[in-house]
Amino acid sequence: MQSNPLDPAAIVAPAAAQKPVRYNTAAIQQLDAAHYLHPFTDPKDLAARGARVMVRGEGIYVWDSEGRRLLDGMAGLWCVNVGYGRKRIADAVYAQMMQLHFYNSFFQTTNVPAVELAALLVEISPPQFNHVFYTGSGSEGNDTVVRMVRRYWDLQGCKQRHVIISRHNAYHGSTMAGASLSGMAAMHEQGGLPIPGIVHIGQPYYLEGGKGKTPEQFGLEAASWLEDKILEIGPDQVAAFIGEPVQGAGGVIIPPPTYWPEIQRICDKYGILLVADEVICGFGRLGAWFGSERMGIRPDLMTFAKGVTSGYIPLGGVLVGDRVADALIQDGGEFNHGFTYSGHPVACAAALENIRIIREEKLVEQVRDDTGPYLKQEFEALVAHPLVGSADACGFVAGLNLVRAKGETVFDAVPFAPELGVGMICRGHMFDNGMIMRAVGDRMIIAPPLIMTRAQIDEMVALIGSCLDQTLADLQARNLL
Ligand code: PXG
Repeated sequence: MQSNPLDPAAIVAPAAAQKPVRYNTAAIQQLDAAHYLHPFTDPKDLAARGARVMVRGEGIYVWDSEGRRLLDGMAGLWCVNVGYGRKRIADAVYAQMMQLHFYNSFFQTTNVPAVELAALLVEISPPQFNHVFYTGSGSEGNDTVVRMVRRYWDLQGCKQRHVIISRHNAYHGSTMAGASLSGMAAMHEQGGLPIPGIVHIGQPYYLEGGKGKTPEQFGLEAASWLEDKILEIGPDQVAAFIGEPVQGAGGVIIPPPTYWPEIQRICDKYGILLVADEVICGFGRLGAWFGSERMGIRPDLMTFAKGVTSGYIPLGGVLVGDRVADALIQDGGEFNHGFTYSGHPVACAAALENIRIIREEKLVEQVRDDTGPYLKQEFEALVAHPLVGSADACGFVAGLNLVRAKGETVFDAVPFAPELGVGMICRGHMFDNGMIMRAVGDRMIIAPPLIMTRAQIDEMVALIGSCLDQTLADLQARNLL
């Protein structure tokens, strides 16, 4: 009997039934280098090495075109929270594509998945959130934040309150406003950034600035830099402060516990809006639906993307707290902002199914009560390795610092010279042994899928340990120690 091509069961065949496909890796790499400009990539360097071609994913693993299996410690790019190969999401997407693959939300029209998702997002988020604005990505979400924050103060009759304070080494996206909010010098150098009215303060990185202080003291000190900046600019000029609850792309910078409550106090004191960029921390990554809940803050706006669909289809947006939403709705009239794909029905259908999976499988609770604490315990034990100067974790993000020699305290460790690229050497050994881990300088970081079990954590940590051994042997052989 011929299978019905419209049968949702036909779109994603069970892995066992999939015939092994043979790929011509060299040909793909050649075409890739010839025509595909990759994000944040040196094209010459990529062409010389050839891109790794990913062809399949299932659970916490991905496979490349040579048939090698890799444990994906980065959940794609901090996003595949429910893991790869979820037929339920594929089915929901297929069904919505056949029902209504697109309609816009501009001219007094809406669509059912976008409405259902808005209600669900309100249900799972803290009580001050009752509205959502959709975008296609986290960067567009943060561009929306900039426009919304300035619109809010405009509506309050305070147009001069336009400055947004962010942090060095933050990552908020790659659009003009997203890259401006980001605190990355290498990004600002290209394109005349930041745009006017965006300034940066230091990051709450204990290892960087905490010598001689307890984490608690340092957390308060790092938060006080916000107050210093507000006073320097003039409180009547400052519109908002934005931060990732835990900085992701900057290298998994976990702030001391005193930091965020003090930031909240300072924002309240001066009446400035608090924006949490939840693009990485949202949807369970820190063992709470949103990272701000774990950090004990009440943001006015929350940017989301990534984990909202687990990367099955692009979607982003901003959860808008009552303080801002009331102003926009009561006094705002038309907000002249939006995207063709704001509230895309297929993306919203994917998000709905993804969030249902997170709920049904209790992934937030699992990370909070079981696998998160277990990952922390096992990952932090890697500090016993001679190359590891320090290691820390929060929920399902973790990082360790590679050092040349350990010292009396973490602050006395001897770092490698940055030009040696030890992090990249280590990342190479990880890849070669089937482990995906990201290097930010010499800090090695992970953000695994939330479905990871204790047994898989054991497997991952053992793999990381043996790759660290290989890195050590390699560095010794090259006389770099
Ligand atoms: N905010 C945060 C906190 C992010 O991590 C964005 C905004 C932008 O989202 P979009 O969807 O526009 O990419 C991000 C994205 C890395 C890396 O190297 C991290 C991101 C993107 C690309 C690379 O870790 N995060």
